Amino acid sequence: MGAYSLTPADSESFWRDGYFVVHGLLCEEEVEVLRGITEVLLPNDPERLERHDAEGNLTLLSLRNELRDDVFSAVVRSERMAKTMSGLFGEEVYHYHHKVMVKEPLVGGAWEWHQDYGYWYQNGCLRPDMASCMVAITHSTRANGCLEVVKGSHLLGRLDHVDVDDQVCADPERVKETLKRLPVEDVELAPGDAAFFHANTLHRSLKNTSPDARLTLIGCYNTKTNDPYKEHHHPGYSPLEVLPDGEVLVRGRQQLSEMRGA
Ligand SMILES: O=C(O)CCC(=O)C(=O)O
Repeated sequence: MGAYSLTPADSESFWRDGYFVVHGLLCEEEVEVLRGITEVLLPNDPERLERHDAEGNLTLLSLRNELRDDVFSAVVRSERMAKTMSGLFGEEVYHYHHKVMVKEPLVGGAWEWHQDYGYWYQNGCLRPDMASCMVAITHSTRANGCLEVVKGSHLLGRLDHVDVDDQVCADPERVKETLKRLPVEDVELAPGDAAFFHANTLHRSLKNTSPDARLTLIGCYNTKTNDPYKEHHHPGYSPLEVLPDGEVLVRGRQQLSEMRGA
């Protein structure tokens, strides 16, 4: 079982750089189970969404606004992810949504530069006290389109965002000027590694040019006192029932055996 609890050094990185990486947030067996389930379920997910990047390349995601009894929900409800989030903000957090991101070999499209709060601001969240955790289900490398972050960009505040094809991206002029002053970091992850990042951290990922799929799970959280003032497609506050870390394997193994028996 993977285990982690927030350290002062990681909290400091989060507030200084806008992100930090935890190696081995999920253990090998958890990743194997997650990958097995993802590869069977996602190609046939009726709720799967498709997004095109600026060059028309397709990237896929399965997004859930509600928690279920499956392994994906068990990961985002696990102590090591959910308690880390509440530790970062020093208050209760709730599940805002989670999504499995699929970049298919050779064709999986890019995500343009954006801040998540560029989207979430529009949803009635007054403060950017929100964050995400991306956990790698496969290797996530420069070649298959890993996450890239602009270090320290969460301190810029929220940038304006504009529509580009199916995506919403940060004001290109501001991004250009920002990139002259702040460094871009590739967040390469081995399976089971995770990146926690602030909702105002500018990030993107490039097209998958490799023969390997890139699969990740992203859990997104909002703070309780930042409950949106209006209804929208992501949920308002409801208490998050945090699960012991061991539940990831319990639920994952159960789901896998149900799928195989089906
Ligand atoms: O999957 C990725 O590479 C990036 C996804 C992303 O930027 C997002 O969901 O906000």
